[in-house]
Amino acid sequence: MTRRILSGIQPTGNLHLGNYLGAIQQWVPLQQVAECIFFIVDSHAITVPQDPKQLQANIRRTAATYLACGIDPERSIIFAQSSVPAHAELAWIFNCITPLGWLQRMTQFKEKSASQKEGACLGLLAYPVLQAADILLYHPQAVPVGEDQKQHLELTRDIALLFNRLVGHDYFALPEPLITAQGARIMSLRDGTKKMSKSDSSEASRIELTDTADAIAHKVRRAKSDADLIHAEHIENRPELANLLAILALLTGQTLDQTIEPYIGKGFSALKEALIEALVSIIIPIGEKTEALQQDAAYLDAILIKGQKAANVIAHATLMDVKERMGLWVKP
Ligand code: AQP
Repeated sequence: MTRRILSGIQPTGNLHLGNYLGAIQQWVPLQQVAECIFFIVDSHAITVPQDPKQLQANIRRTAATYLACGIDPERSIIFAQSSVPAHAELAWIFNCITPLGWLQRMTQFKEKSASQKEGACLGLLAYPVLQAADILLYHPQAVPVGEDQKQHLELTRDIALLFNRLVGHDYFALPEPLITAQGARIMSLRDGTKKMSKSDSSEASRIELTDTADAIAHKVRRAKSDADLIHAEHIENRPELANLLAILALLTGQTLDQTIEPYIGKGFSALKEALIEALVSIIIPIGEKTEALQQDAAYLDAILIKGQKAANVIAHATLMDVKERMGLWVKP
């Protein structure tokens, strides 16, 4: 049985269907079988420019969304990354042992820095090192993530190995990625080859977890499709069809074969209507709960403070172990 798992989402905007199906939907049942730590990844969020007021509002909003999706603050630790200083401290130590070449090869760095050229900040390059610190501080056995984060998790494992070699024993165990095949990568509704993302300039590209039923219907009806009728063959060459089917399958708990069956030989409209129905039944209650929880900032803050205290105890102990092993000053 998994003993401890850990995962998080950046408060960079409204959480969307990709965050839900790729991450949170997996987290909820894990609470029954493991000690769970779910954090709000605000230090990572500032690797690209953020409006401070908006960021602060998004931190509470993300906490509210976690709760609305079924994360139980009595069972799980929920906290904001920047509230536990050990994350930044361990990241510095890892910065000092991680080869630069490893970071320059990361796909996300290449993508996010491309538009900024020399203006891209150091934090964008060091992002996966902070992520390694986020994870290893808590010694989790597994980290549930979408497929896009697999490369970063591999780097976390490499940094753990590097540290272990440096200190001469297996201090860090290597965490495993926990990825569900279908929820791994939910794609944009406007382009089936691009990941659904909070920061996509087109709101029509994503279903947000606080969208109204009308907005959901509008976005799904406008979702990109192709001119062919639906067939079971060569779906891999039809990214928009594959995406809509995968989403419907995940929402209904059916296999892909069961999902496609009623629509074979038809156009996209019946499939889209079924998808709207499934989305509305799952997303609207989440959105309503999120909005209600957001009205109670004191309640959300109390949960984040309780989580901060619990996380700090674990993280501080790891940091002291690491500092001692590195020969840094640890108060006797
Ligand atoms: N489209 C997606 N499909 C499946 N899983 C996804 N995740 C994100 N998008 C998808 C998973 O959600 C978790 C948290 O992601 P994040 O928001 O912290 O960072 P991200 O992956 O960079 O997400 P966005 O929406 O694209 O954010 P921005 O636009 O701010 O960069 C991770 O487990 C991720 O795999």
